[in-house]
Amino acid sequence: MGSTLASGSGDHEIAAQLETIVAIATPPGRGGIGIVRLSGSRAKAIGEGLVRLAHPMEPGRARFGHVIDPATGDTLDEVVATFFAAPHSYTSDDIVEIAMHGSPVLLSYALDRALAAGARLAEPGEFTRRAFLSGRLDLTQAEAVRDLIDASTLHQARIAAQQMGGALSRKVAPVKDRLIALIAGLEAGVDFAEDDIDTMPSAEIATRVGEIASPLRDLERTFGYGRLIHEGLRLAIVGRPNVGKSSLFNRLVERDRAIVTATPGTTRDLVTERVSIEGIPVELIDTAGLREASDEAESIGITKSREVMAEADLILMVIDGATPLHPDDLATIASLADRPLLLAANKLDLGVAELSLDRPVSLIRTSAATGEGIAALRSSILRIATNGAPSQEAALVTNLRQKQAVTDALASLSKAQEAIAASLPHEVLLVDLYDALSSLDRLTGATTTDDIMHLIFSTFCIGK
Ligand SMILES: Nc1nc2c(ncn2[C@@H]2O[C@H](COP(=O)(O)OP(=O)(O)OP(=O)(O)O)[C@@H](O)[C@H]2O)c(=O)[nH]1
Ligand SMILES: [Mg+2]
Repeated sequence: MGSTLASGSGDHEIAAQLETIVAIATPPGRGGIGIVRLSGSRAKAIGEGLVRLAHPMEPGRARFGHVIDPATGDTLDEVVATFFAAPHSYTSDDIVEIAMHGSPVLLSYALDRALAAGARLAEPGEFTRRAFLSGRLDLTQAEAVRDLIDASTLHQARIAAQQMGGALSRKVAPVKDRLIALIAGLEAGVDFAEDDIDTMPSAEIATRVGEIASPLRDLERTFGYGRLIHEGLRLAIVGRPNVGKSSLFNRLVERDRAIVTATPGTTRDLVTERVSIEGIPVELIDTAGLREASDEAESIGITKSREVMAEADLILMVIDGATPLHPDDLATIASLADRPLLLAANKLDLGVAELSLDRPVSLIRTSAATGEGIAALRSSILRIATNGAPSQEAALVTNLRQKQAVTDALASLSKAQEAIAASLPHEVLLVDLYDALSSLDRLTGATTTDDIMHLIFSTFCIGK
């Protein structure tokens, strides 16, 4: 293990694929149905040894059968076994899925029998890893399988499904083709330089590098939104006491979750709730109002408010919009100078006071009492959190690994631009272009180290 390069055609990987792996593919616990999944060249043989079927297995067909205890001849379960013949299966190997009743004892009994018959327990993500190694999925698609399973909103699932369908890879493929064409053109020029073949003019090279970088830059910008989709958002609601933080919190979670009273200093502990705003999972945190604490509990609460404020992805600062700004408000705004900040001037129903801020801050007028401005508040939260990144794009960079690959490719391309500007020989330029190419290969997993693969697939659940 370590730094060896593995690819879909690596010899040791093909050998490994002949091994048959097994796992319980359904989540732990009891359920109507539980599935034992086998993949590998002996999947069919081991599966047939496990169940007694009315008709022999046939590719793409579900077969009714029984699990029999070989010692006693007793029937233990009624099952349906489905056979997917290589290469038309999830992993590209032979796969047998035995759908049993979802009893943990029965499932582990079947698992043990498969192990005794020579199958090996699958590692987390190993089925998907095989799909990757066989070239059926690239790395961005494999990551999307995990994201799809982990999705907590339908929108997250929709985005993951697009990625699983190869949206990101399709976006990168033509860029890569153009880069390869440029490299090939330059290589020809380098090889034949002495034979008086015209080398490509610098201006043309610069244009072509620019055309390669530009879609990558667009892609890099999708990370703001892609990360939000993937990881969600932590939003802290802060401000002076009694301005309506808990009331706005309740509006956003659409129920009376936090206590609201007319007495300043009502909220003391953090109140946390997860909601989905336009499909983005948002963790909302209501906090204790910021002021000189009147007792120990409040003082601890305010300390927590400040900690949450320091860690949040976005701070929703609530002020009383019906009265002029309080000096404490100005101080808080000043202390948040370099943070993503949204101001909610609440109590709109009571009036609109002139607010003079010493710097531009996004501001929404709301009334937690009437509900006015709450929809605008929701969309502002998303707009600021995504930093205006495009959200309509089908191809999104959703995790740091992907983002790093794109950023590295762009860095190499700008080095290439510098080499052109400095009229350096094409050999130098080519080094940068090859670097850019290898970053793009890393993105889709055309070249991947074992370490990286292990990192990615170990975050999957067993049986996927
Ligand atoms: N008229 C009006 N009253 C509001 C509005 N929002 C909140 N209030 C009232 O203001 C008072 C304080 O509201 P809370 O939501 O408890 O305020 P808070 O900022 O959480 O206060 P602390 O937890 O004490 O820091 C309550 O009496 C609310 O009913 C609003 O938009 N309009
Ligand atoms: Mg409160």
